[in-house]
Amino acid sequence: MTTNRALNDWIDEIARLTKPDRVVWCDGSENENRTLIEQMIADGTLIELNPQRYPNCYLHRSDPRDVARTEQSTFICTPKREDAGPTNNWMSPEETRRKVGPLFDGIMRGRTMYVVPYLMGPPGSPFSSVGVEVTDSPYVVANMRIMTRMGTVALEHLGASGEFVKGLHALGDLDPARRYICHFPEERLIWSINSGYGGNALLGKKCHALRIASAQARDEGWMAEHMMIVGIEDPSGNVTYIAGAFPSACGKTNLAMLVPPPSQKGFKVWTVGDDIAWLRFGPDGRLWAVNPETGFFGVAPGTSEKTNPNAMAALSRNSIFTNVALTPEGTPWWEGMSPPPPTATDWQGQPWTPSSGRKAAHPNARYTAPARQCPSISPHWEDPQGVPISAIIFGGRRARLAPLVYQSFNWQHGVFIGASMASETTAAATGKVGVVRRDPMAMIPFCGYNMADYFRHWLEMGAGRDKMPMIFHVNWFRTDEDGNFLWPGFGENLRVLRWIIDRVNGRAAAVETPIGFVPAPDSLDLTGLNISTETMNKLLFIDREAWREEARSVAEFFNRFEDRLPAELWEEHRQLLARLGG
Ligand code: TSX
Ligand code: MN
Repeated sequence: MTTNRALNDWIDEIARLTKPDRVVWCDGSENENRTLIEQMIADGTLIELNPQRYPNCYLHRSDPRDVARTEQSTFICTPKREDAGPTNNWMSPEETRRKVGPLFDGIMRGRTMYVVPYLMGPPGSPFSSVGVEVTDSPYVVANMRIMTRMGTVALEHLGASGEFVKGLHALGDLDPARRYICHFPEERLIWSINSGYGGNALLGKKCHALRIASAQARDEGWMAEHMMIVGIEDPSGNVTYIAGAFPSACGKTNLAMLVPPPSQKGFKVWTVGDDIAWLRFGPDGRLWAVNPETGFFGVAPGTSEKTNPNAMAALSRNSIFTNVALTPEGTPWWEGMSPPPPTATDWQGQPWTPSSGRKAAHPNARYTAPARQCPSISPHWEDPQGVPISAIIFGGRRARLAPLVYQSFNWQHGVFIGASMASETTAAATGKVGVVRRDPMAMIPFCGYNMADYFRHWLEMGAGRDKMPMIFHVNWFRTDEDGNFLWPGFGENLRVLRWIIDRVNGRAAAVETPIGFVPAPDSLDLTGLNISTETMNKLLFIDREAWREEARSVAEFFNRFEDRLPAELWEEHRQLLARLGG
């Protein structure tokens, strides 16, 4: 119980509905966490890892049918179908109450109901928002403790206010056929049932900080975006902040934690956030951003000392691993981490060897690690006013189309670039390789309202403002005719970030092309890189015929929004075709 009437009343209502044996209010304390962890070790929910190598780290194996977000069971529940838009599943609030509501009746019988107050955003920040997740999963509680500011601090921030996002989560029987992740943006309410998986069950993250928050941001004139935030410090100590939206499998977390290569002497990269950015105008008219989270819920496979040493350091203690393999030494392992161990236990608990012919870790295996443990974490990552954003980067995985980097002509053109973003699938996500998926602003799975209205909100945010971040598009994944990557990527991407910063400051030269500005020859610092002029030309080449084909595909996508799509985006589309010569 708290002194907050609205909260107590809601918890009473939920307890009457779900009928748990016990109700536990979580305070976020060390003791409380210890008790929960010990209980989960005892009942097999967690396996303790080698305390010498991975202190206070645990492995969780999920139900094999419950290993990823399930978009087909994710719903936006607005009174009008049009307000959810063509890219979201929609169910009316009444139908949801009728169809999904009864599934919660008595669902916590024999179980403990945890009340988890949490704060998204730094304490005392005007950006911050309180949520309360009610769950019968202690695994969810332990993860929320890493990913959010949980417990007393959230209740203090809330005070007597009734303004908090309500999240109801129940594990149920994990049956995918009766799985529902429902969002009621008007009521700031989330219902999640029959999944324990992170994105479906850690309601502070995708459900609150993106789907509910994006709808709230539209109403209140701010932005909730699927973006990493990074600060680039130059040798004189100046730090420039960049926010970036990337679809899955583009290495957004790796970019947020980039390690400068030896050739980029004197530069430092500071991590502010790896997944979500909340952006508001500051008193100076600039756009400022906070990371509402306190942890990283990252894809483990592919993460290594080579690709992301900062993530490896962050996850080396006080972390939870989900669906990774376990070595005989009691350490976690996943594909791409290190040479395979001679034997291991796979993510389902079965014996595994490198010759088993199957993956040891699930391709969507995760680590949950505290952000404060990241060696590159920015000294400003918890600043209540956020950090000022100078540039926004959109990215995609495009084998043949998009150049390494290009800059939009202006804000409206940049919104067009974000709205027409796409990425090619990798085997990890879908099993199908190289299929182009439209994913505007990387928000397709996370926008809590009609994306046509979301594009309008983006346009309106920049209208009549002269201090908006400049908008860029990057593609680390362009290949040659034989499918070889043309750009070394990873730490070397800092060279591209430096060009972006130099453009923001009016220092770098560019060439105007039909799609935007690309680096002029010699304007990208390539010292110490063994990359030929021919390769650079291929990386920056604009294939007009391929872009005309792209424009046709973008038109097809835009048409899905019918007359709700802002005319400005059709105008940008028309101008692009005109610049491409038809
Ligand atoms: O994360 C990646 N980034 C961003 C890093 C800051 N990845 C990993 C795949 C995404 C999950 C990349 N993969 C990147 C990249 O910039 N680039 C590539 C493609 C690539 C892969 C291997 C090499 C080069 C490029 N290897 C060698 O050149 C030796
Ligand atoms: Mn994400």
